[in-house]
Amino acid sequence: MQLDRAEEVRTRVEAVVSDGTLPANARDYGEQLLSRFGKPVRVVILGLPGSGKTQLLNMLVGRRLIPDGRSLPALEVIAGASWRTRAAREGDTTQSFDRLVTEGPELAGARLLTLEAPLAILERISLLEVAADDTVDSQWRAVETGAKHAEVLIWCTQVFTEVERMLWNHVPGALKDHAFLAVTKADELQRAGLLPQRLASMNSALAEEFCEILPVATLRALAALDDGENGQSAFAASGGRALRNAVLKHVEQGRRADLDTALLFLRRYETAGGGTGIPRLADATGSVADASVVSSGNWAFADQALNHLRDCANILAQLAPEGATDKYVKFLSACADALDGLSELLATQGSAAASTSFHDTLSEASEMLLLLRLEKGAGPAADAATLLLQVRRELEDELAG
Ligand SMILES: Nc1nc2c(ncn2[C@@H]2O[C@H](COP(=O)(O)OP(=O)(O)OP(=O)(O)O)[C@@H](O)[C@H]2O)c(=O)[nH]1
Ligand SMILES: [Mg+2]
Repeated sequence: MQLDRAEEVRTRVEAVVSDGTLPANARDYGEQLLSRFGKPVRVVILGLPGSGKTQLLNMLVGRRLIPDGRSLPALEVIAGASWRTRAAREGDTTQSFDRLVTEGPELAGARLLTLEAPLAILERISLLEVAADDTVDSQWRAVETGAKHAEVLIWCTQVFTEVERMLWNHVPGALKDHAFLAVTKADELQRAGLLPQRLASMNSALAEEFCEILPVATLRALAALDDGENGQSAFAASGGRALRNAVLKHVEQGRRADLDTALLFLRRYETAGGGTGIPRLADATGSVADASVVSSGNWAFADQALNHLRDCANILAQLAPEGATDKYVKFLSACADALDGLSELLATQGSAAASTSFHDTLSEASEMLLLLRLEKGAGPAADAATLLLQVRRELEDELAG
Protein backbone atom coordinates (compact mmCIF):
# COMPACT_ATOMS: atom_id res chain seq x y z
CA MET A 1 0.00 0.00 0.00
CA GLN A 2 1.39 3.40 -0.90
CA LEU A 3 2.01 5.47 2.18
CA ASP A 4 0.60 8.73 0.77
CA ARG A 5 -2.57 6.94 -0.34
CA ALA A 6 -2.94 5.49 3.16
CA GLU A 7 -2.36 8.93 4.64
CA GLU A 8 -5.04 10.49 2.44
CA VAL A 9 -7.57 7.80 3.35
CA ARG A 10 -6.69 8.09 7.03
CA THR A 11 -7.31 11.86 6.95
CA ARG A 12 -10.69 11.32 5.34
CA VAL A 13 -11.71 8.65 7.86
CA GLU A 14 -10.61 10.96 10.67
CA ALA A 15 -12.76 13.75 9.27
CA VAL A 16 -15.81 11.48 9.06
CA VAL A 17 -15.30 10.09 12.57
CA SER A 18 -14.88 13.53 14.14
CA ASP A 19 -17.85 14.98 12.26
CA GLY A 20 -20.24 14.02 15.06
CA THR A 21 -23.16 12.88 12.90
CA LEU A 22 -22.28 9.20 12.80
CA PRO A 23 -24.30 6.58 14.67
CA ALA A 24 -22.38 5.70 17.84
CA ASN A 25 -21.56 2.16 16.73
CA ALA A 26 -20.26 3.34 13.40
CA ARG A 27 -18.09 5.94 15.13
CA ASP A 28 -16.63 3.25 17.41
CA TYR A 29 -15.96 1.14 14.36
CA GLY A 30 -14.26 4.08 12.62
CA GLU A 31 -12.12 4.76 15.67
CA GLN A 32 -11.12 1.13 15.80
CA LEU A 33 -10.18 1.34 12.13
CA LEU A 34 -8.08 4.44 12.76
CA SER A 35 -6.30 2.86 15.69
CA ARG A 36 -4.51 0.40 13.41
CA PHE A 37 -4.76 2.00 10.00
CA GLY A 38 -1.46 2.67 8.23
CA LYS A 39 0.54 1.64 11.29
CA PRO A 40 3.34 -0.92 11.08
CA VAL A 41 1.97 -4.45 11.46
CA ARG A 42 2.93 -6.02 14.78
CA VAL A 43 4.96 -9.17 14.15
CA VAL A 44 5.64 -11.30 17.23
CA ILE A 45 8.33 -13.99 17.35
CA LEU A 46 7.66 -16.89 19.70
CA GLY A 47 9.27 -20.25 20.39
CA LEU A 48 10.98 -22.21 23.12
CA PRO A 49 14.15 -20.78 24.72
CA GLY A 50 17.12 -20.92 22.40
CA SER A 51 15.02 -21.76 19.34
CA GLY A 52 16.59 -18.95 17.31
CA LYS A 53 14.13 -16.07 17.83
CA THR A 54 16.60 -13.23 18.29
CA GLN A 55 18.66 -14.14 15.27
CA LEU A 56 15.50 -14.42 13.22
CA LEU A 57 14.51 -10.96 14.39
CA ASN A 58 17.89 -9.68 13.18
CA MET A 59 17.33 -11.36 9.85
CA LEU A 60 13.90 -9.79 9.40
CA VAL A 61 15.23 -6.35 10.24
CA GLY A 62 18.05 -7.05 7.77
CA ARG A 63 21.02 -6.42 10.07
CA ARG A 64 22.66 -7.68 13.26
CA LEU A 65 20.96 -5.37 15.71
CA ILE A 66 21.38 -7.80 18.59
CA PRO A 67 24.74 -9.51 18.88
CA ASP A 68 24.58 -13.31 19.09
CA GLY A 69 24.64 -14.90 22.51
CA ARG A 70 22.97 -12.07 24.46
CA SER A 71 20.38 -13.02 27.00
CA LEU A 72 17.88 -10.19 26.82
CA PRO A 73 14.46 -9.49 28.30
CA ALA A 74 11.43 -9.01 26.06
CA LEU A 75 12.65 -7.14 23.05
CA GLU A 76 10.76 -4.78 20.81
CA VAL A 77 12.05 -3.13 17.65
CA ILE A 78 10.04 -0.23 16.27
CA ALA A 79 10.43 2.68 13.85
CA GLY A 80 11.95 5.89 15.15
CA ALA A 81 13.40 9.10 13.75
CA SER A 82 16.79 8.21 15.24
CA TRP A 83 18.46 5.39 17.16
CA ARG A 84 17.12 5.17 20.68
CA THR A 85 16.83 2.53 23.39
CA ARG A 86 14.36 2.41 26.23
CA ALA A 87 14.76 -0.01 29.12
CA ALA A 88 11.59 -0.51 31.17
CA ARG A 89 12.08 -1.92 34.64
CA GLU A 90 9.81 -3.34 37.31
CA GLY A 91 7.82 -0.58 38.97
CA ASP A 92 7.31 1.23 35.67
CA THR A 93 10.55 3.15 35.62
CA THR A 94 12.05 3.65 32.18
CA GLN A 95 15.52 4.73 31.19
CA SER A 96 16.23 6.09 27.71
CA PHE A 97 19.42 6.29 25.69
CA ASP A 98 20.05 8.17 22.45
CA ARG A 99 21.81 5.15 20.95
CA LEU A 100 21.49 1.43 20.52
CA VAL A 101 22.16 -0.39 23.80
CA THR A 102 22.00 -4.19 23.72
CA GLU A 103 24.38 -5.11 26.52
CA GLY A 104 26.02 -3.78 29.64
CA PRO A 105 25.06 -2.70 33.15
CA GLU A 106 22.57 -0.11 31.84
CA LEU A 107 20.21 -2.97 31.08
CA ALA A 108 20.33 -4.60 34.52
CA GLY A 109 16.82 -5.38 35.75
CA ALA A 110 15.14 -4.38 32.46
CA ARG A 111 12.00 -6.37 31.65
CA LEU A 112 11.32 -4.81 28.26
CA LEU A 113 13.86 -3.36 25.91
CA THR A 114 12.53 -1.12 23.14
CA LEU A 115 14.84 -0.29 20.27
CA GLU A 116 13.83 2.56 17.98
CA ALA A 117 15.56 2.57 14.64
CA PRO A 118 15.31 4.73 11.49
CA LEU A 119 14.99 1.72 9.17
CA ALA A 120 12.55 1.58 6.24
CA ILE A 121 11.40 -1.96 7.01
CA LEU A 122 10.07 -0.74 10.37
CA GLU A 123 7.55 1.46 8.60
CA ARG A 124 5.92 -1.79 7.54
CA ILE A 125 6.44 -4.06 10.53
CA SER A 126 7.36 -3.80 14.17
CA LEU A 127 8.92 -6.81 15.88
CA LEU A 128 8.57 -8.25 19.34
CA GLU A 129 10.37 -11.21 20.90
CA VAL A 130 8.85 -12.28 24.18
CA ALA A 131 11.25 -13.70 26.74
CA ALA A 132 10.65 -16.91 28.67
CA ASP A 133 12.73 -19.21 30.82
CA ASP A 134 12.76 -23.00 30.80
CA THR A 135 9.55 -23.42 32.79
CA VAL A 136 6.31 -24.18 30.99
CA ASP A 137 4.56 -21.58 33.13
CA SER A 138 6.84 -18.82 31.90
CA GLN A 139 6.48 -20.02 28.31
CA TRP A 140 2.74 -20.08 28.67
CA ARG A 141 2.79 -16.44 29.81
CA ALA A 142 5.06 -15.52 26.91
CA VAL A 143 2.60 -17.06 24.46
CA GLU A 144 -0.27 -15.25 26.11
CA THR A 145 1.52 -11.89 26.01
CA GLY A 146 2.72 -12.46 22.47
CA ALA A 147 -0.69 -13.50 21.18
CA LYS A 148 -2.30 -10.44 22.73
CA HIS A 149 0.11 -8.11 20.97
CA ALA A 150 0.48 -9.90 17.64
CA GLU A 151 -1.09 -9.23 14.29
CA VAL A 152 1.28 -11.72 12.69
CA LEU A 153 3.04 -14.55 14.54
CA ILE A 154 6.24 -16.41 13.76
CA TRP A 155 6.87 -19.55 15.78
CA CYS A 156 10.46 -20.79 15.81
CA THR A 157 11.03 -24.51 16.22
CA GLN A 158 13.19 -27.46 15.29
CA VAL A 159 10.80 -30.28 16.18
CA PHE A 160 7.48 -28.90 17.45
CA THR A 161 7.25 -30.99 20.59
CA GLU A 162 4.17 -31.94 22.60
CA VAL A 163 4.88 -28.96 24.86
CA GLU A 164 4.95 -26.63 21.89
CA ARG A 165 1.68 -28.10 20.64
CA MET A 166 0.14 -27.52 24.06
CA LEU A 167 1.39 -23.91 24.14
CA TRP A 168 0.25 -23.38 20.57
CA ASN A 169 -3.26 -24.46 21.48
CA HIS A 170 -3.57 -21.29 23.54
CA VAL A 171 -3.16 -19.10 20.45
CA PRO A 172 -6.55 -17.81 19.28
CA GLY A 173 -7.76 -19.38 16.04
CA ALA A 174 -8.05 -16.03 14.26
CA LEU A 175 -4.37 -15.34 14.86
CA LYS A 176 -3.39 -18.76 13.53
CA ASP A 177 -4.53 -17.53 10.13
CA HIS A 178 -1.65 -15.08 10.37
CA ALA A 179 1.00 -17.41 11.73
CA PHE A 180 4.17 -18.83 10.20
CA LEU A 181 6.21 -21.75 11.41
CA ALA A 182 9.92 -21.06 10.99
CA VAL A 183 11.93 -24.26 11.12
CA THR A 184 15.04 -22.54 12.41
CA LYS A 185 18.63 -23.81 12.45
CA ALA A 186 17.82 -25.64 9.24
CA ASP A 187 21.56 -25.97 8.61
CA GLU A 188 21.91 -28.17 11.70
CA LEU A 189 18.92 -30.27 10.70
CA GLN A 190 20.32 -30.57 7.20
CA ARG A 191 23.73 -31.64 8.48
CA ALA A 192 22.10 -34.32 10.62
CA GLY A 193 20.13 -35.54 7.59
CA LEU A 194 16.86 -34.73 9.34
CA LEU A 195 15.55 -31.75 7.42
CA PRO A 196 13.45 -33.37 4.65
CA GLN A 197 11.73 -35.79 7.00
CA ARG A 198 11.15 -33.07 9.64
CA LEU A 199 9.58 -30.76 7.09
CA ALA A 200 7.42 -33.53 5.70
CA SER A 201 6.08 -34.54 9.10
CA MET A 202 5.46 -30.92 10.14
CA ASN A 203 3.71 -30.26 6.86
CA SER A 204 1.40 -33.18 7.35
CA ALA A 205 0.70 -32.55 11.04
CA LEU A 206 0.60 -28.74 11.11
CA ALA A 207 -0.49 -27.51 7.70
CA GLU A 208 -3.84 -26.40 9.10
CA GLU A 209 -2.23 -24.50 11.94
CA PHE A 210 0.06 -22.18 9.97
CA CYS A 211 -0.10 -20.14 6.78
CA GLU A 212 3.26 -21.56 5.79
CA ILE A 213 5.97 -23.78 7.22
CA LEU A 214 9.39 -22.60 6.09
CA PRO A 215 12.92 -23.77 6.89
CA VAL A 216 15.58 -21.16 7.55
CA ALA A 217 19.29 -21.30 8.29
CA THR A 218 19.25 -17.93 9.99
CA LEU A 219 22.96 -17.52 10.68
CA ARG A 220 23.73 -18.24 7.04
CA ALA A 221 21.05 -15.78 6.01
CA LEU A 222 22.65 -13.11 8.18
CA ALA A 223 26.09 -13.86 6.75
CA ALA A 224 24.58 -13.52 3.27
CA LEU A 225 23.06 -10.17 4.20
CA ASP A 226 26.50 -8.99 5.35
CA ASP A 227 27.68 -9.64 1.80
CA GLY A 228 25.12 -7.24 0.32
CA GLU A 229 24.54 -7.70 -3.40
CA ASN A 230 27.02 -10.58 -3.54
CA GLY A 231 25.07 -12.49 -0.93
CA GLN A 232 21.77 -12.56 -2.83
CA SER A 233 21.90 -16.18 -3.91
CA ALA A 234 23.19 -17.36 -0.52
CA PHE A 235 20.32 -15.44 1.12
CA ALA A 236 17.87 -17.30 -1.09
CA ALA A 237 19.58 -20.65 -0.42
CA SER A 238 19.38 -20.13 3.35
CA GLY A 239 15.59 -19.91 3.20
CA GLY A 240 15.85 -16.37 4.56
CA ARG A 241 14.47 -14.73 1.47
CA ALA A 242 11.44 -17.02 1.22
CA LEU A 243 10.57 -16.49 4.88
CA ARG A 244 11.03 -12.73 4.78
CA ASN A 245 9.07 -12.40 1.56
CA ALA A 246 6.24 -14.59 2.85
CA VAL A 247 5.88 -12.51 6.00
CA LEU A 248 6.07 -9.20 4.15
CA LYS A 249 3.58 -10.34 1.53
CA HIS A 250 1.17 -11.37 4.23
CA VAL A 251 1.65 -8.03 5.97
CA GLU A 252 0.99 -6.18 2.75
CA GLN A 253 -2.22 -8.13 2.16
CA GLY A 254 -3.37 -7.18 5.65
CA ARG A 255 -2.66 -3.53 4.99
CA ARG A 256 -4.57 -3.68 1.70
CA ALA A 257 -7.50 -5.28 3.46
CA ASP A 258 -7.45 -2.45 6.01
CA LEU A 259 -7.40 0.06 3.17
CA ASP A 260 -10.37 -1.65 1.52
CA THR A 261 -12.27 -1.61 4.80
CA ALA A 262 -11.52 2.07 5.23
CA LEU A 263 -12.66 2.85 1.68
CA LEU A 264 -15.86 0.96 2.31
CA PHE A 265 -16.38 2.93 5.48
CA LEU A 266 -15.87 6.16 3.54
CA ARG A 267 -18.24 5.06 0.83
CA ARG A 268 -20.92 4.51 3.41
CA TYR A 269 -20.38 7.55 5.60
CA GLU A 270 -18.38 10.22 3.84
CA THR A 271 -21.17 11.91 1.94
CA ALA A 272 -24.34 10.05 2.87
CA GLY A 273 -24.13 11.07 6.51
CA GLY A 274 -25.35 7.59 7.38
CA GLY A 275 -28.11 7.04 4.87
CA THR A 276 -29.61 9.49 2.41
CA GLY A 277 -30.74 8.65 -1.09
CA ILE A 278 -31.53 5.08 -0.22
CA PRO A 279 -34.42 3.14 -1.66
CA ARG A 280 -37.37 2.19 0.46
CA LEU A 281 -36.94 -1.15 2.15
CA ALA A 282 -40.07 -2.59 0.61
CA ASP A 283 -38.97 -1.66 -2.93
CA ALA A 284 -35.52 -3.09 -2.53
CA THR A 285 -36.76 -6.27 -0.87
CA GLY A 286 -39.29 -6.74 -3.61
CA SER A 287 -36.52 -6.66 -6.16
CA VAL A 288 -34.46 -9.27 -4.34
CA ALA A 289 -37.49 -11.49 -4.06
CA ASP A 290 -38.37 -10.99 -7.73
CA ALA A 291 -38.69 -14.51 -9.06
CA SER A 292 -38.67 -13.53 -12.71
CA VAL A 293 -34.96 -14.15 -13.11
CA VAL A 294 -34.48 -16.98 -15.51
CA SER A 295 -31.40 -18.92 -14.59
CA SER A 296 -30.86 -20.30 -18.03
CA GLY A 297 -27.11 -20.62 -17.93
CA ASN A 298 -25.27 -23.76 -17.07
CA TRP A 299 -22.90 -22.40 -14.49
CA ALA A 300 -23.70 -24.58 -11.50
CA PHE A 301 -22.56 -22.17 -8.84
CA ALA A 302 -24.41 -19.11 -10.12
CA ASP A 303 -27.51 -21.18 -10.67
CA GLN A 304 -27.52 -22.61 -7.15
CA ALA A 305 -26.57 -19.26 -5.70
CA LEU A 306 -29.55 -17.60 -7.35
CA ASN A 307 -31.81 -20.30 -5.97
CA HIS A 308 -30.36 -19.72 -2.56
CA LEU A 309 -30.95 -15.97 -2.82
CA ARG A 310 -34.53 -16.59 -3.90
CA ASP A 311 -35.12 -18.79 -0.86
CA CYS A 312 -33.63 -16.11 1.34
CA ALA A 313 -35.77 -13.48 -0.34
CA ASN A 314 -38.89 -15.32 0.79
CA ILE A 315 -37.72 -15.09 4.38
CA LEU A 316 -36.77 -11.45 3.86
CA ALA A 317 -40.18 -10.66 2.41
CA GLN A 318 -41.79 -11.85 5.63
CA LEU A 319 -39.45 -9.76 7.75
CA ALA A 320 -39.66 -6.70 5.55
CA PRO A 321 -42.75 -4.88 6.90
CA GLU A 322 -41.38 -1.69 8.35
CA GLY A 323 -41.89 -0.97 12.02
CA ALA A 324 -40.30 -2.23 15.18
CA THR A 325 -36.53 -2.02 15.53
CA ASP A 326 -36.15 -5.71 16.20
CA LYS A 327 -37.64 -6.38 12.75
CA TYR A 328 -34.73 -4.51 11.20
CA VAL A 329 -32.25 -6.37 13.35
CA LYS A 330 -33.73 -9.67 12.23
CA PHE A 331 -33.87 -8.47 8.65
CA LEU A 332 -30.21 -7.50 8.68
CA SER A 333 -29.23 -10.78 10.23
CA ALA A 334 -31.24 -12.64 7.58
CA CYS A 335 -29.36 -10.65 4.90
CA ALA A 336 -26.08 -11.67 6.54
CA ASP A 337 -27.26 -15.30 6.53
CA ALA A 338 -28.03 -15.00 2.84
CA LEU A 339 -24.49 -13.78 2.10
CA ASP A 340 -22.94 -16.37 4.44
CA GLY A 341 -24.86 -19.03 2.55
CA LEU A 342 -23.35 -17.80 -0.71
CA SER A 343 -19.86 -17.79 0.76
CA GLU A 344 -20.34 -21.34 1.99
CA LEU A 345 -21.63 -22.43 -1.36
CA LEU A 346 -18.64 -20.87 -3.02
CA ALA A 347 -16.29 -22.49 -0.51
CA THR A 348 -17.72 -25.95 -1.16
CA GLN A 349 -17.58 -25.52 -4.93
CA GLY A 350 -14.07 -24.10 -4.93
CA SER A 351 -12.99 -20.56 -5.66
CA ALA A 352 -12.80 -21.22 -9.41
CA ALA A 353 -16.59 -21.61 -9.46
CA ALA A 354 -17.04 -17.86 -9.81
CA SER A 355 -15.18 -14.94 -11.36
CA THR A 356 -12.77 -12.77 -9.41
CA SER A 357 -15.19 -9.92 -9.78
CA PHE A 358 -17.92 -11.92 -8.07
CA HIS A 359 -15.53 -12.88 -5.27
CA ASP A 360 -14.80 -9.19 -4.76
CA THR A 361 -18.47 -8.27 -4.80
CA LEU A 362 -19.31 -10.95 -2.27
CA SER A 363 -16.56 -10.09 0.16
CA GLU A 364 -17.25 -6.37 -0.17
CA ALA A 365 -20.96 -6.97 0.38
CA SER A 366 -20.22 -9.04 3.50
CA GLU A 367 -18.03 -6.29 4.91
CA MET A 368 -20.58 -3.61 4.09
CA LEU A 369 -23.21 -5.67 5.83
CA LEU A 370 -21.04 -5.68 8.94
CA LEU A 371 -21.20 -1.90 8.92
CA LEU A 372 -24.94 -1.86 8.29
CA ARG A 373 -25.54 -4.23 11.18
CA LEU A 374 -23.84 -1.76 13.47
CA GLU A 375 -26.57 0.74 12.70
CA LYS A 376 -29.78 -1.25 12.99
CA GLY A 377 -32.49 0.86 11.39
CA ALA A 378 -34.79 1.25 8.41
CA GLY A 379 -32.10 2.95 6.25
CA PRO A 380 -29.46 0.27 6.78
CA ALA A 381 -32.05 -2.45 6.23
CA ALA A 382 -32.96 -0.95 2.85
CA ASP A 383 -29.28 -0.63 2.00
CA ALA A 384 -28.77 -4.27 2.91
CA ALA A 385 -31.54 -5.27 0.56
CA THR A 386 -29.89 -3.17 -2.16
CA LEU A 387 -26.65 -4.96 -1.50
CA LEU A 388 -28.29 -8.32 -2.01
CA LEU A 389 -29.74 -6.96 -5.19
CA GLN A 390 -26.26 -6.03 -6.42
CA VAL A 391 -25.03 -9.49 -5.57
CA ARG A 392 -27.93 -10.98 -7.46
CA ARG A 393 -27.18 -8.84 -10.50
CA GLU A 394 -23.57 -9.98 -10.49
CA LEU A 395 -24.77 -13.57 -10.35
CA GLU A 396 -26.98 -12.95 -13.34
CA ASP A 397 -23.96 -11.53 -15.12
CA GLU A 398 -22.02 -14.67 -14.22
CA LEU A 399 -24.78 -16.73 -15.82
CA ALA A 400 -24.99 -14.52 -18.86
CA GLY A 401 -21.23 -14.45 -19.30
N1 LIG B 1 23.46 -23.38 13.48
C1 LIG B 1 22.58 -22.42 13.72
N2 LIG B 1 22.52 -21.86 14.92
C2 LIG B 1 21.62 -20.90 15.13
C3 LIG B 1 20.73 -20.47 14.11
N3 LIG B 1 19.94 -19.52 14.62
C4 LIG B 1 20.32 -19.34 15.89
N4 LIG B 1 21.33 -20.15 16.21
C5 LIG B 1 22.04 -20.27 17.48
O1 LIG B 1 21.14 -20.69 18.47
C6 LIG B 1 21.41 -20.02 19.69
C7 LIG B 1 20.12 -19.33 20.14
O2 LIG B 1 19.76 -18.35 19.19
P1 LIG B 1 18.88 -17.11 19.59
O3 LIG B 1 18.50 -16.41 18.34
O4 LIG B 1 19.54 -16.32 20.64
O5 LIG B 1 17.64 -17.89 20.19
P2 LIG B 1 16.44 -17.31 21.07
O6 LIG B 1 15.27 -18.14 20.77
O7 LIG B 1 16.36 -15.85 20.89
O8 LIG B 1 16.99 -17.63 22.54
P3 LIG B 1 16.35 -17.04 23.91
O9 LIG B 1 16.04 -15.60 23.69
O10 LIG B 1 17.44 -17.26 24.89
O11 LIG B 1 15.14 -17.86 24.18
C8 LIG B 1 22.53 -19.07 19.44
O12 LIG B 1 23.73 -19.66 19.85
C9 LIG B 1 22.53 -18.92 17.92
O13 LIG B 1 23.83 -18.68 17.41
C10 LIG B 1 20.82 -21.11 12.85
O14 LIG B 1 20.08 -20.81 11.89
N5 LIG B 1 21.75 -22.06 12.71
MG1 LIG C 1 16.35 -14.29 22.24
